[in-house]
Amino acid sequence: MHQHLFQPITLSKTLSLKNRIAMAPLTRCMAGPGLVPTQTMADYYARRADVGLIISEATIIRADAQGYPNVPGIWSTAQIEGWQRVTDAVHANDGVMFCQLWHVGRVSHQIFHGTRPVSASAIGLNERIPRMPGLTYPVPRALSAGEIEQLIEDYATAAANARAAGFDGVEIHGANGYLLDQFLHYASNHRDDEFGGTPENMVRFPLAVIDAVIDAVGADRVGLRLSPGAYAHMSEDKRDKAVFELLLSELEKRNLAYLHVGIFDDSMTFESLDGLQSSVFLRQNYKGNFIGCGSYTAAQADASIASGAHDMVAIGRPLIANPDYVSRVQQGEALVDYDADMLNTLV
Ligand code: FNR
Ligand code: 8K6
Repeated sequence: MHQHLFQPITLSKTLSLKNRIAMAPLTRCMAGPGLVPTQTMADYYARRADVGLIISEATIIRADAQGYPNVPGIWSTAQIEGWQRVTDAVHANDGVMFCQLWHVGRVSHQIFHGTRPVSASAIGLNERIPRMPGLTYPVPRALSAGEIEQLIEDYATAAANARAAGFDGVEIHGANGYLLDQFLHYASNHRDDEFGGTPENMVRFPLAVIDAVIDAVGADRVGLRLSPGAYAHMSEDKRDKAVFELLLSELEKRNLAYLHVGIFDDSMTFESLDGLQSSVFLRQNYKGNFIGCGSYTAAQADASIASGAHDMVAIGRPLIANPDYVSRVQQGEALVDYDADMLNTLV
């Protein structure tokens, strides 16, 4: 049963995984004071080390990257030491773990860091902040070219910190409407300088981040998550497709460990992608290792690997509900259904 899901895979020259199940990055808002990972988080991840690859919850690269309470960081010594406890626990159980590097851009509020949120352009989100009753997102400030340079360095430093903390690699969070994605979509990028206006300009900052992170830790230890279809904190624009086509043709030259689709339900299709699913569009334009995601059952994930649609599949909510997801699937045992109330505790 599920023979494709349990085949090992070579991700890059340095990384071989025992199976094709990835733990999707899952924000849990449970970091301690100073946004430091806790022992409870170490135990939570260690319990799931039998997946082929754990991708950490999104981890902020610096203070103004924060858009949710109690998310972990990866810039202070205490945060790096906290993550070292997590990666030690995962490695002790024979797991492999990447750190998802995050800056939310405009999906933020000054209550988190005392400064006005930043983005590609001064275009606000007309939404309420989840789990922060009464708060709406402010209009962000457009980043200057000098600030963009600084951010590129900060991503590279965060990647180096992640390796110092014992992570096996990093996943750059370029998906779900957060900072890098805000440069890649016309709805949020109205810049008229070298970072906006054309596909060449719109991919410039995300590609510079990818290249700086590759320089810091090596392409064989770098993954990237993208959402070419606008579905979270973003509106669709027909012109977005050309931006992602250019980005993907550039990524093909870089030999990353993997590309990963950012989506909640992979059956969603997008007019801006000529009616395709985000994952199908990415697969058509990218030949390297590709991780699918989005409401997959184990049987569907197995079939999608068998068909060549994905090389691995990331599982999110079922892994919150079932710490022993891998053994349950392997033994053909029933899974516990996910319930949003499960987000209140880390088990
Ligand atoms: C998420 N997701 C998410 N994605 C991401 O790139 N970084 C993150 O930190 C989070 N955090 C997060 C928290 C929670 C509570 C949920 C439910 C989801 C999205 C997640 O990685 C995945 O794409 C979706 O959950 C879809 O996969 P499943 O859950 O259908 O297997
Ligand atoms: C990335 C930070 C996430 C913080 C908590 C998110 C909780 C999500 C609950 C899942 C509901 C799925 C609904 C799908 C809508 C997609 C748009 C975000």
